[in-house]
Amino acid sequence: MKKPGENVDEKILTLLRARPGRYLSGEDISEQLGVSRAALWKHIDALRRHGYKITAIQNRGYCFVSAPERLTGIEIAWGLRTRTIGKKIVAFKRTDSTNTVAEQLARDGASAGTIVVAESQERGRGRFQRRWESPEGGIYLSIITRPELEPRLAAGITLAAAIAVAVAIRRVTGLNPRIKWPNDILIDGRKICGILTEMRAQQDKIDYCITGIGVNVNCVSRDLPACATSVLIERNAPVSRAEITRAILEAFESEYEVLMRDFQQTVKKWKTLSDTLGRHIRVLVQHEHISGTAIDIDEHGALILELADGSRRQIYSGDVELV
Ligand code: BT5
Repeated sequence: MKKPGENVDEKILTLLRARPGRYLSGEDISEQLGVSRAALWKHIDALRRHGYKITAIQNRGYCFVSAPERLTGIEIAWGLRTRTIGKKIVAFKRTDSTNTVAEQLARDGASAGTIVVAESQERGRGRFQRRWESPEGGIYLSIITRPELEPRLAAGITLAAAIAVAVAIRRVTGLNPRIKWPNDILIDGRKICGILTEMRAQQDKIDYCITGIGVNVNCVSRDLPACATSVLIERNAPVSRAEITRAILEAFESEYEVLMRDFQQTVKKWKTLSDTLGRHIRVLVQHEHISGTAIDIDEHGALILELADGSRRQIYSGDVELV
């Protein structure tokens, strides 16, 4: 949520950031924003307390040096190139679960493209009531959409989100993420991101869809399950979470548009990033283990498994183990 005065803070940052390395006089800023010099000083002081480095030199003014490594609305919105996704940002330092908050907002009529983001979660959720470890350093993001899709095609949203995350992580970090059906993003077999799509639908119409994305960015291994990795672990250096979030939102917007136009195009792209197809796998569906070769994804996003006897099974939801 916006705090009072945040709008002026945002405007000051926009002015200063537009001139990296250059000084802008207090007089100019005060005039452009219609605030007194004393008020301007208070805002600069508040920004510094939030971790922004801004130098001040008498008779020259203020100069932007750096932003804090934070997942605030201001940081995510800075330079975000999307039309609708992330145009409204609800940001928390810590919350229960961003999917739970987003669901409440969607029920109350929040517009498509609204996002909820947190720097840590108390009760992060995975599929089937599982827990999503949500230590500081990660990105916990939920995107509200209202897709004009038949509910039976909703799995496409998870496919599109997985493509978007893989593309975004690669773009920002140079790592090579692969997708494990249906919702895991892996680096060399270790989970760096999980996706949880939840929705409310009528028989033939989706009211809203919440796409929850958890990415281990600057998390250290002692805070994560053994099967997990993070950008920090892989690269040995921290990365801006705001930059990765922006990249995810931009890629999600474009993959979502592809999905709305042509589901098959999404399936095709997903296949190029898949870690699952062509592999011998074991899937846990409810309480049954099914082994076979993952041969395809069908037009509904279901996994097609070829069993030892040559028969085929369509799997709509389950946990895949690569054998
Ligand atoms: C998922 O479930 O992978 C979906 C995770 C979605 C999390 C996001 S964060 C933002 C939004 N708000 C929420 O409350 N949730 C969403 P699933 O496929 O069921 O995988 C869960 C399993 O992954 C757990 O049982 C662990 O084995 C493992 N796991 C838990 N935390 C992890 C982490 N941080 N990194 C990697 N693996 C983890």
